[in-house]
Amino acid sequence: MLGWFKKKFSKKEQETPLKPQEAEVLPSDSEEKLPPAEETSRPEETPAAPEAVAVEATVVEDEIAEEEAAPESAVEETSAKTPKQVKDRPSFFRRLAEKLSKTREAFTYQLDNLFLGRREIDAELFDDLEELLITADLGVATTRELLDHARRRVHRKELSDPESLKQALKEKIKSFISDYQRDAELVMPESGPFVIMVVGVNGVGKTTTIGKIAHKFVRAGRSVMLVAGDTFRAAAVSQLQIWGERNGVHVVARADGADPSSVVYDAMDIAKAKDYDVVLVDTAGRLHTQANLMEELKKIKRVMGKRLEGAPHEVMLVIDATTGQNGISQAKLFHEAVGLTGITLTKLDGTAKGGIVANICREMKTPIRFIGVGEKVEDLRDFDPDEFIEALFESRLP
Ligand SMILES: Nc1nc2c(ncn2[C@@H]2O[C@H](COP(=O)(O)OP(=O)(O)O)[C@@H](O)[C@H]2O)c(=O)[nH]1
Ligand SMILES: [Mg+2]
Repeated sequence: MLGWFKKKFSKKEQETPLKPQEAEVLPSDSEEKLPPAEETSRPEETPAAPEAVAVEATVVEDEIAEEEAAPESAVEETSAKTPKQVKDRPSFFRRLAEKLSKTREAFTYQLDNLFLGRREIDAELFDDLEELLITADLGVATTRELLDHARRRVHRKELSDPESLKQALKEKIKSFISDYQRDAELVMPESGPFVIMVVGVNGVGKTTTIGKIAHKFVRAGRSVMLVAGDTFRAAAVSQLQIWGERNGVHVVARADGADPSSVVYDAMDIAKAKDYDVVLVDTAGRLHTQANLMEELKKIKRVMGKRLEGAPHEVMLVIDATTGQNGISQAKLFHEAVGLTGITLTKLDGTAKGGIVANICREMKTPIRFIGVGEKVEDLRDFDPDEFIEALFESRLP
């Protein structure tokens, strides 16, 4: 299991993980001279008692990640948990396998069926495999590469029976996924806020993912601020504010229709002044035209970099796994505009086409940071290729 972010933090070791909520709005000197962003917070209530959070902050990061997988009731009872309890690896793995059950049924079981009772590798088997892999959203090019590689190995007599072919396919799919995952951990700057700009089309799960990531950082004892950069839709700002309340973290927001760059401009100043560890910036997924959207995102990114050196440290694209190949076309457009550094793939629980993971890794060569396997706060997993592959190919649950 990966630790999901790397390091720094010596300077904050002594602090209470959740910052006091009294941060004030800084005067805006933004280019657009719009009224200053309003910072909303929930001063009194925080979801976890400070003592409980302090305990959590001492737990090593991958234990926290495992704990995220606990059912909601268990997450609420964090203060009663011990590291030993959260180290329940088989059940953690089992839950992931269950969340991926649609893909497992449509792909893994069918793959098993395809090989069942076969004595030899023939052209018909390759045809059936091609159909199955494309149906699982591995994509035409990825499927072709996979099968060509297998054919060559059969030709060289390295694979002689269907079972060894099946294992070889599994290994190759795994390598498509693993080869580009070496830098899958988020690396935070030595000092100053770590800014994550979240992009993606409407409805893919950006705002939800921000809420879930904020929760992870809060649980790891980091101070977090959210920025409502999707000012295009009325509901978007309030949705982010709800996540802010849930996590007990600040939300920098302004009335709908404001220029998002000026919200971000103010937010960077607040982040510096209050020394937040992590700033998560939500953005619009649709404007009047796609060109408008891309221009706006570029501007937001520029403004961030001007106000805070090195920001954004992460440009994270959120892709809805149920959109299949379309998700990859989107990824290319966003990459051209703002240069992606990480991907979160959502709604893997709702699709039978989990093969998209291999396709994205191979096509994009950008690490997948997290996968979304449900709507709840704990349904965001660090993406661990080995674990994912095992959960996908596990025929019987442990
Ligand atoms: N099943 C499932 N639903 C998700 C997941 N992530 C987000 N959603 C849902 O997708 C819908 C759109 O999410 P939202 O965050 O508003 O998308 P945005 O427009 O990109 O900000 C909401 O109903 C979310 O609850 C996931 O991993 N699994
Ligand atoms: Mg949104």
